[in-house]
Amino acid sequence: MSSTRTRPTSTVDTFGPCAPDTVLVADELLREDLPSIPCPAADLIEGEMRRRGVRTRRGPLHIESTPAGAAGGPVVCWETTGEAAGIGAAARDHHGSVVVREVVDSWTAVSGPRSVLLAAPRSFCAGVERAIEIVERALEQRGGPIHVRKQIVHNRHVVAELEERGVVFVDELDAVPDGATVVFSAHGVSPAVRVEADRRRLDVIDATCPLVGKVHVEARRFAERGDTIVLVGHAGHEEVEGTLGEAPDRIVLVETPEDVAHLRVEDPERVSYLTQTTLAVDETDEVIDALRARFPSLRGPGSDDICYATTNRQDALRAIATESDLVLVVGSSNSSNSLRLVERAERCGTPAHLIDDARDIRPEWLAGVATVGLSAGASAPHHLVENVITVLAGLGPVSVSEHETTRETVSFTLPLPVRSP
Ligand code: 0K2
Ligand code: SF4
Repeated sequence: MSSTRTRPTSTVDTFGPCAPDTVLVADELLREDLPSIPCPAADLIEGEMRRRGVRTRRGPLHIESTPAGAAGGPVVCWETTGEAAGIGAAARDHHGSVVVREVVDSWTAVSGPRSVLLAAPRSFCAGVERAIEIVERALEQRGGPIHVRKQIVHNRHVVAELEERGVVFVDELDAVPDGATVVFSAHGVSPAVRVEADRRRLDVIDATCPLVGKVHVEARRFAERGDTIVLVGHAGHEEVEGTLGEAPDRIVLVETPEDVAHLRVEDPERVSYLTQTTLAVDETDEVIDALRARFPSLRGPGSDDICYATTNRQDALRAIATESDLVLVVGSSNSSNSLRLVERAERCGTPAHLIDDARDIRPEWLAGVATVGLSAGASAPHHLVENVITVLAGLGPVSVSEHETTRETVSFTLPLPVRSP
């Protein structure tokens, strides 16, 4: 049961200099003459406050009260959620007080012990590690501003952290000053972008994943032999834009088996296919089956273009999804491979959500949930997954078990401009 108390001035002090409608979210609950109670679930409280449009500030919260009913002080709501954890928040205006009570109650209602099933592999793949290291090394080497065309990988935390260190992300090359350093993102670029960079005499460092680069090589090879190339992928995705640019007159894009029925090709005997690297394995098989049924002479890449990391994360997710009441996938909403993990869980019949970080978790998702399956897309940092476990442990004892379906050993060498001597 949550407790609502009025507070003396010491709580007011912890608000610090902020607007009166700001709500204080407790990092720890302070008690006189007793050890403080940590609040590892503070991100959950904060996320829900923000969804409700309330400004927040983090800090310690005194929970020793003045006598109940005393007027004029802030409203403080708190609850212990385990042997050594609690949640709490305080507000100084009426609206904030209502929200504080509702939010603390909503998380208290879903507190309790849980299991977490961790999928492995998860998080960064070799191509993402490489792309981020390229940008970091460029920053160290060149000192000045480093421009990156598009997001280096599709993750808002990765992008925000690099922006803080001086990286400038641009949509197109016209935003890069002449002669400046520009990094191409992990998703690759079309030849037209390379030509433009040359014309502008930009100092290019290419962070295209070698496995995306392999698809570009295949596209050129298939186009040179005169095939119509069917690219299976998502319209508008940066990787698809780059691959299409290798042979714009010879490549057609399909997304579904239904699209295959509407294809018009020059010569049905000379059709080949390629795929985006971050698609759902099973859905892509269906599209390729439809292509093969329509074009029996269909030729493809030597092995699947869906990369090892995408495949491994989907296999790992499938292994935990059926054992879970809820699946959480850490990743950003423009991350294709992360979205495919959510869909994978849903096809197993388990509710699943994509979250940028722990703040995105909603209390209603956890109602009746004893086992949470947890994974992360190839562009999502490991520490965000660790933090999800930490905050869940702020709602009650958590037992974590990892289910590893395969061990990844892939690594890629860095491009020459940033390679150590
Ligand atoms: O999954 P996406 O292709 O949208 O890309 P990210 O989320 O950035 O993941 C890394 C893959 C980059 C290239 O394949
Ligand atoms: Fe490369 Fe695959 Fe990672 Fe994309 S998801 S960067 S293709 S390893």
